[in-house]
Amino acid sequence: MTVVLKLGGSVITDKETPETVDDDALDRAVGTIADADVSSLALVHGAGSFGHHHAEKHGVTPTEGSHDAEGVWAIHDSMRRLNDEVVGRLQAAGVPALPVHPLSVGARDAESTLSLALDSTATMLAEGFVPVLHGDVIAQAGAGATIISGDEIVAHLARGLDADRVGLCSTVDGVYDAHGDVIPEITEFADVADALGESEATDVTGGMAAKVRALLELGAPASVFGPDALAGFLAGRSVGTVVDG
Ligand code: IP8
Repeated sequence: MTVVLKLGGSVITDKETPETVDDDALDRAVGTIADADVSSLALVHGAGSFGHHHAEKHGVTPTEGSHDAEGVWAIHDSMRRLNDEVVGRLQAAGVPALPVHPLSVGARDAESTLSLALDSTATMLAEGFVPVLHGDVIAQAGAGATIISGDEIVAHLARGLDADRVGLCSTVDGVYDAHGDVIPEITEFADVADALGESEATDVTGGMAAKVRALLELGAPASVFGPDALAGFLAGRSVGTVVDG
C-alpha cells in the first residue's frame, strides 16, 4: 500500500511570521505519522511562511521564471531549511525520513511539461525510507527557473508511484458545500461545480475548484482533510472529502 501525503505549508508553519515553523502543529503531525502503520509512505510539504516571500521578492511564480541564480537559491534555500526541519523532526520521532529536493531531480520543458525523476523516491520507498519532497523552484527551458507547488509534486508522485491513496492535510476539514458543510465524496466535477462557484466550462486560476479538478484526474482516491483527521487517514479510514474520479 503506497500512500502519498501532503502536509500543507499553512499546517506546519506560522503563516503570520516569516520563516517560522508552527512547532506544536508540526510535532503533532510528526507524532501521528510516527504512530501510523503505513508500509510505503511518501511525504510532500508546502511552503507556508517559508519560500513564498522569497518567490514574491524575486518575481518567481509557476509561470514567471527567473535567471537570477541568487534569487532562485534564496527560494530553494528557504524551502530546504523547512525540509531540514521536517526531516529532522521525523527522524527524531523514529521515522526513517530522507530529503528529496525537486530542484535537483526535476525540470520543465518550454511547454511547461514537468519531468521529475522518481528513481530516488521509488528506491527509498522500496528500501523502507520515507522520502520527503517539497514545493520548490525548478529549471524551466527558456524561462530560467519557476515555482513548482507541493500539489503538483503530489499529482506527479501519485501517478509515477502508482499510489493507492493520496492525502492532502490542510487547514480546512475538507471541501465545503454552499452551506459550509464538508462534502463527504466527490466523483464528478459537475456535481460540485455550483458549490465551488465555478461552471465546468470555466478555466481556473486556483483555489479549491482547481484542486478538485486536479484530484479527479489522479487515478487514486484523494482525501482532503484537516490536521485532526490525519491519524484516521493514515489508519485507512475515509476522512474529510474523498475525491475519487
Ligand atoms: O506551498 C510553494 O509550494 P506550495 C513552493 O505547495 C514555493 O504552493 C517555493 C513557494
